[in-house]
Order: sequence, then C-alpha cells, then structure tokens
Amino acid sequence: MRPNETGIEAWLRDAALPAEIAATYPHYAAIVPLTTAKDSPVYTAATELQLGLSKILRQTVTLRPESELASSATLVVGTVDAFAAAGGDVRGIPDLKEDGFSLLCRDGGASVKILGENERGALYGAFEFLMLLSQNKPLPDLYSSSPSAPIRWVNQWDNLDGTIERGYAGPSIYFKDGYVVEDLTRAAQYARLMASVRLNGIIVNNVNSDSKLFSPTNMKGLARIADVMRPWGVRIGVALYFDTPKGLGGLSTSDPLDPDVVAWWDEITTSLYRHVPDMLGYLIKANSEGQPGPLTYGRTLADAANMFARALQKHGDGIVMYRAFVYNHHLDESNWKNDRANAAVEYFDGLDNEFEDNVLVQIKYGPIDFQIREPPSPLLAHLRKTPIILELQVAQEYLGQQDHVVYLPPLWRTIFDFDLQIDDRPSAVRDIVSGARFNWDRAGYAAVVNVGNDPTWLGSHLAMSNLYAYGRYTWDPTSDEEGVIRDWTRLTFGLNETVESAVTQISMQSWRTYEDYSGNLGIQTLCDIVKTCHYGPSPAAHDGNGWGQWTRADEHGLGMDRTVATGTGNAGQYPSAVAKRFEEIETTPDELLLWFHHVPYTHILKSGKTVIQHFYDAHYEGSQVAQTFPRQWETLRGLIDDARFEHVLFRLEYQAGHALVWRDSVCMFYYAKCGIADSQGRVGNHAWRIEAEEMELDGYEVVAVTPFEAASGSKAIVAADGVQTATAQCTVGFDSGVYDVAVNYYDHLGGNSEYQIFLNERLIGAWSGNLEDRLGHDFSDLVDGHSATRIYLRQVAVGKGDRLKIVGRPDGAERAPIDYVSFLPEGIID
Ligand code: GCW
Repeated sequence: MRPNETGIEAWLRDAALPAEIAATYPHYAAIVPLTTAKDSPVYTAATELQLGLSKILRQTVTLRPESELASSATLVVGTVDAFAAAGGDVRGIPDLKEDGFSLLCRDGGASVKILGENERGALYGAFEFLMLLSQNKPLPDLYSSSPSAPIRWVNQWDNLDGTIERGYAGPSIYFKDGYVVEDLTRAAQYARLMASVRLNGIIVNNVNSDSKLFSPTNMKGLARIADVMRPWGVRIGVALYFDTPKGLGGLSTSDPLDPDVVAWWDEITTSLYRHVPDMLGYLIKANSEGQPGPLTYGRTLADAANMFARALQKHGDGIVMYRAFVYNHHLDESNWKNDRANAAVEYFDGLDNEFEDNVLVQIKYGPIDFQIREPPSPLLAHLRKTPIILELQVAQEYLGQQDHVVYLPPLWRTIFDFDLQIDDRPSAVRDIVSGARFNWDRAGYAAVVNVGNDPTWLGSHLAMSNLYAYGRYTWDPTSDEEGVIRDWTRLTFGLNETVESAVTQISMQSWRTYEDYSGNLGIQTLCDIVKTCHYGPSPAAHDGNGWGQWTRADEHGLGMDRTVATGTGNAGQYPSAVAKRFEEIETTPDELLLWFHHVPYTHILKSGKTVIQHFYDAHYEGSQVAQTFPRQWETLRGLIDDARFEHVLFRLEYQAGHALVWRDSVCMFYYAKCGIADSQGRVGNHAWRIEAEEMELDGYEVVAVTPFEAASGSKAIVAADGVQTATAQCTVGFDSGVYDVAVNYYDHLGGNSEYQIFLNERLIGAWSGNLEDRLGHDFSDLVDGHSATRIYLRQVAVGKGDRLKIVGRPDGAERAPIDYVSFLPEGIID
C-alpha cells in the first residue's frame, strides 16, 4: 500500500529512489552555500538540497561554511561571482543571462557545483539537480541554461474578501475578509513551487482590484507576503483599482493629470516601497468591463500608464503592466462591422511611442479571451518600442475549469510558434515575447493562476501539469510538450512507466479532445458566457448581447466575417503577409475558418467535409476519446496512492459524462438551427435512451429546460413543490443482457438531492447530488448545461421486461432533476 498523498508537494515530492538505485549515487559529505544570509535564495537552495538528499537518497548531509569549498564530495551552491571570489575555477562556464545557471557534476557526480548568474539562478540550479536525481536522470558534466525572457510571472485573481475569481480550489491563500491573512505558510510553499519551475514574480491580487488594498493594515500584509516569498526569489507586485484616489483617498477625481491624484499615487507608491522595497510594480486593468480608467476622465491610456510609471521610477526598477484588455462590452451586434477583436489595436493605436520606458503592455494571447483556439492577438504585431507581457491562463476559465483535463502546452504552441511576419521578417510570437525581435531588455510572460488553499493547489491533481509546464515554457518556449508532461508525471506520480505513459497519452490528447467537443474551427469555446461561469455548453449565449464573443449563427451559416473586404477588418490588423492569408477562405486554415469567415453550414472544408458535418463528427469523436480517459486511468489502480488515484478517476468519469452533454448540446443546437441532418444519423437519434419525461411519474413533473439543447428531448423531470420522495418508472424493453446503465441528471447548487435506482425492486445504484462538494466547484443554480451530468452503473444484468424505478429525494432548491437513462451494451456510447 502506498501512503496517500494530498498533492500539497505537487511535483516537489522528492520521493525516495529505490535503495538499489540510491546506492549508485555518491555519498555527499557537505553542502556549501556561498552565503550566510538566511533569507537569500542561495541559502534556500542549500536547505532545499539538504531536504532533497535526505528524501531522495536518504542521505543526511550538513551545511558547511565556505572554507570547505575545496573538500571532496561536496555540493557547492552560489553565484558565479561568489564562487570566483572564493577562489573557485569558473573557466568554461558560459555567459549566463539574468537568472541563468550552470550545473557542473564532476568525479562521477560526487563534486557538484551549482552556480547561478544571480542568487535566484543558483536556486534554480539546485532544483534542476534535485529533479534530475528524483527522476534518476544522468547528472551532466556541465549543463548551462538561461531563460528566454526575464519576466516569468503569475497573476493571482484573489479578491480581498478571500474568494478567487475563476478559482475552483478553495479560498485565497493570501486574503480573507478584506485583509492579508495572518498565516502565510501556503504562500511560502507556493513560492517554493514557483521557484522550482523558475517563475520569479507574482501579482498577488485580482486585476479586478479594490481600493482597500492600500489600507495601512494591508500595506503591512503585503510586506509580510513579500518577506515569505523573497527567499525563493519570487518578487511581488499588485493590481490596482484605477479609482482608488476617489475610493480610498477621498479625492474628487482620479484623473491621471490632476496634480492631487499624481501626488496621491506618489505617496501610495512611496509607502508601498517602504513595505516592499523590491516590488515589481503595478498591474492595471482600466476602461475594461465597466471599470473606470483614463478614458473616463478624457485622458489617454498613456496618460494613465505614465503617471504610474513615473511614481515607480522614483524608487526602483518597478514597471507598469498596462493590460491591453480594454474593450466596450456593450457592442452592437446589429452592426456587421463591429468587432471586439479589433479593440486592443484600436485603443493602443498611436501610443507606441508615448509610454515611459517602464511601461509594458500586457496582452492576452488571443484577441478575445482565453478561448480554446484563437489566432494570436494582432496587437502583438503593433508595438515596436513598448515591450509586452504575453498573458496566458493556467486557470482554464473557458477550458473545462479543471474539471476537464486540458494539458495546455499544445495550445500555447499555436501562439508561441506563430510567425507574425512583421515587416516581412521572421517574427515568431515567442521571439517578440523574449524581447529578441525588437531588442527589448524587459519582456515576458504572465499567467492567470487560480491557486487556492485546497491541498491540490488547483483543485485537481492533473491540472497541476499546466502550472509546472507554464514555468518550463516561460523559460524555454520551444520545450517539447511530451517531454514536459513526462517529467511532470515522473515527479508527481513516480517512475512507473505505465503511469507515465497513461498520463502522457491522456494529456497529449486532451486539448484536441476538449476542442472537438466544445467548439470547432475557431468558433470559440461554446460555453455559456452570459451566466458568467464560462463552463457548460450554451452556443446561443454568444450572440444577442454586447459582449462581442459573437458567432453570428443563423439558419444559413455561422462565423465572424473579419475580412477587410466584407467584414470587420480584423484580418487587416495583422502584418500584410498574415493579413493576406486570413483575408481569403482558401488560405485560412480550417481550424480558424469561423474565426475569420462567415460561411454556410454546407461550406466544404479543406478536409472535404462540410462545416456542419465537421461539427457533428468532431463532437462525436472528441466525446468518444473522453470516454477512454477514465478507462486508461483505471489501469493505474495500485500503481499510485489511492487518494490521488480516486480523486483523478472521479474527475475523469465526470468529464466523460459532461463531454456527452457537450456533444449533444452543441449538435442539437446546430441541427435545430440549420436543419441539416448528420450524415451518419447519430444526432437526435438515441436508440438506447429512455427519456425521463416519458416514464410513469409520481411526484415528478415534466419541465422544459433552458437552453433547450441542455436536455435530451429538451425536457427533464423535477420533483414537484413540497414533494419529499418522487418516483419515475418504466418497463425496460431492451433485450436481456449486461449493460452499463447511465443516468443523466442535473446537479446544481441549492441542495444535495438523493437518488436511488432499482431494477425490479433490486437496488442497483444510489448517489447524492453533491458534485459541488466533490468537484469543489460551483457552476450553476439551475437545470442547464453547467449542471447536466451523468453517473454510470457498470455491468448491470438487465432482463427484458424488468421494471426500472428511480427514486428522487429533493433537497432545498435542487428538485432531484433527471434527464434520461441509457442502457449501453458493450461498445455503445449514448
Ligand atoms: O475573461 C474575463 C473574465 C473575468 C476577468 C477578465 C479579465 C478578472 O471572465 O473574470 O476578470 O476576463 O481578464 O480582466
């Protein structure tokens, strides 16, 4: 029996190597940190090496002073400069960039030197060494590595009240009830995880910020956060609310050109630096989604950015991260030319030369909002002088919210490798972001991360591969996706090859799978965007509102016409070679067709299929692949600890069920729109289903579901008001045999209904509508595509003519809702 693990150590478990392997390593006599400062990352590196060696190799190694530098079998860790100053031989160590390191393992790995360009680099080298050991990978004679970009940060979306926007992993580890929490143990543990994948900065609060962040108590709190993260080489910054001078300062305006406002921010900035002398700077969301900003006061975005930039310049190297996510969310869809995707370029047009040197523009990877597939933001091709930060999202807001497994590097690769051909020169996004393309010395990456106080950090063990990968990709955006997931798997679940290959296979298929059943051909993730939870399917929600995530689906066709010739002109925002490609249907890749073009459902793709048939096929294929995930995972029973095994299995089973909800919703929605049948006859035909609304009901009543496609046959049953126990019964007409029985029901907030299912009065299953607790995720308080879910009862012996009875016991607002029951012979998915 393997001891259960909570996931709190994530990929830094330092699991012991088997004794026979551990015995092949040298016995280390000492660890020599080239510093005595206990809060230095070098000292952290030394204690981390000590801990790692004790766990991985079961060696007890003491820390020794610098005078023992030359003794044998030592691990020396420090900066290259400190090593040289102590008389060490640094010949042969290549030039390193900021945060880079060299790892030298001589004498069969007995003499180890871990030398950083700076202290942080030394810590990164120590983690590199330990992660090699953990995986029993060969120790290099000399390995040197430097980051692709200096900025490798995360953005928390933690609110001061302790909730996390788009967070599914419990409350914040930073804030509670308006203040910074007392116990910052988790913040330090988080910094450790970040450092191990070479992330060096964090914005600790939500971009939807709050004036009270700068209250005197919180200033001290921010200082405490910075203090616990600093030994790990992680610096902190904050997101600010534009109208804080009004809200907290009591001023009559927040106009960035008003001298009182300028003075007020100067003072706040001075005070912040007193508390956090190495503060990173300010992240700013303004004039976005209804928030105030410079435009509110008739000023330009540059006026605002520069006011903050100047306040920061007086103190250190702090920067302004001005978010490009500026758009009007009351856009008029009736105007064919309107396009939210145009907003960033329009708002930043003409400002490239207007910003202070310490202003960077932070740009989401796509023009809209973290969709399953987007082209790169055109703004990435417009700024030559003003450096940028590319914003990614680990939180999977539109990508299954960590209840669906989606390993993100394959998606990131579509952005990083995209050649924008600026000025007809090679301009891969990764080379813009690294600063190389336009000779910026500060640029890089930020990712929205929903780490919360759940022991798994993200609420899901498998989702953690994305946080790990994010660090690896900011360091080297050319990393191999499969190599990264394999490393993560070995570190997280151990060295068993079956485990490694199952996790690798699931992960490598996962993004494509999710795309297949959520939104194809660049139409975006077809989730509900109106109820704001961005989770379950609701294709209609994209249109008919001002948010501008339109699909323009009608009975004839769908897709956004973003051409210059007849559409919104968005294609023309790209450099000419790219613009030309996106302007024409023939040269637009199928996977972005509906992003750039409005076409009939019968339009023939390069694949030879029609658009509508592609939708149907992709949804059937993707949801079919999702069914294989729990089956693959089940082969790992006993190969990893039960706690993590069960946690993942539960989620993969859930995903398999919800993938079918997605499939049916999207297919039914478009079938209803265009009336074109699936050439394979699957859509709308469900031979193995019994609709709940067609059963004999007692205490249950039939309701029409909104959106209609979120229920099979558009209807479901819910217990009538005041009923304690409701039943639905029928006679099973399928041939006798062994079936997997699937019950599709709805599990929403407001109560935990209880269900029992009987065959001829024999209880074959019972469950509770408590997904919100088991997944730790609040999706919806209604019967809809978010709450629709499925439970499987495997291998049930069924006789033709058996009586099926479902008993539902409602609880609170949840009225034990049921959609249908499927009897699935082997190999049938329905
Ligand atoms: O995607 C949208 C999210 C908001 C978020 C916003 C942003 C923090 O739905 O939750 O606000 O983007 O990135 O500012």
